[in-house]
Amino acid sequence: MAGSEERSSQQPLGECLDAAVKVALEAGKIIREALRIEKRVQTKSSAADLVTETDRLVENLIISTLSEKFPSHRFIGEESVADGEKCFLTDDPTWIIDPIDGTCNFVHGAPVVAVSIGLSVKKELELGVIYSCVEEKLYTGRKGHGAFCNGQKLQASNQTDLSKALILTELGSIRDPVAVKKLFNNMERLLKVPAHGIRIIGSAALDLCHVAAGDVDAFYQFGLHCWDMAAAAVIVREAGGIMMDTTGESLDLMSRRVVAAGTSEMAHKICKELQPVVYERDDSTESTSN
Ligand code: LIP
Repeated sequence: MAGSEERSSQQPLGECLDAAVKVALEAGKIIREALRIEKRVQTKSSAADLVTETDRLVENLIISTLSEKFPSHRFIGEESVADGEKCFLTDDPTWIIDPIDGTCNFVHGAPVVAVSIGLSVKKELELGVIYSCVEEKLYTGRKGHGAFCNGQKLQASNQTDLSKALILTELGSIRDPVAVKKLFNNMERLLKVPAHGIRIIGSAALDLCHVAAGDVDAFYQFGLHCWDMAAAAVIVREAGGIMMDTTGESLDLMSRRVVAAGTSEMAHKICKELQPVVYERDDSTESTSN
């Protein structure tokens, strides 16, 4: 047995966390410097689902750095998946990477962008690093060891009253009119509670960091991906918050939906207001993969 210092294929998780922090800071510097420069922008699944050369450059940097250090580890990266790599978890240590969370912001030079790196071992999320690279805020979390922002311990909100809640959400990149209507209906239902407010900042990973920090009371989204929430799930939970499926069940990382809140009561109240918006699962091609 590995004992209290759990091991991921021979490496202590502390070593994995240090490596993720180091490469996230390096990646963040590249993104910060590229923010105001003109980008070559391409589209992926929709006209609003964007990718730039910096997303690809940063993802390659993160994967090559971590695979050199941890050769037996696997990787799920947003841009690799867009280029045809499979997206599924095994028991092997697997890094789940969003090189630039907030690509649309990045394309427009809006400074709300982050690098997100999570690690799953035996299908359990063990650590998360999110670097908000323009404001230079480094969020870290490791299961059983707390969550921090620039070394300051994080504590999620203790609000349980939905009518007093400040909620973050995202609309994602889908532009199908029926789905868009459902997304707005969900916002309308929460505003009719009436919640104090709903905000959109353009980065699901940073939304979740704000939940962990207690800056807001909750976050929900339909349509995000596993790389938007893997790292953040550890940070939110270690800050005392909870992450769950929009059905009120346990979080399903590949389901494309999440509710996060400082308290379970708040999360369940939000779940009750939400009407489902169905997206194809991230691991929908798993059955053909091995
Ligand atoms: C995006 C998120 C955005 C969310 C989208 C998408 P990307 O990630 O940050 O806030 O609404 O669903 O996942 O494409 O910028 O890495």
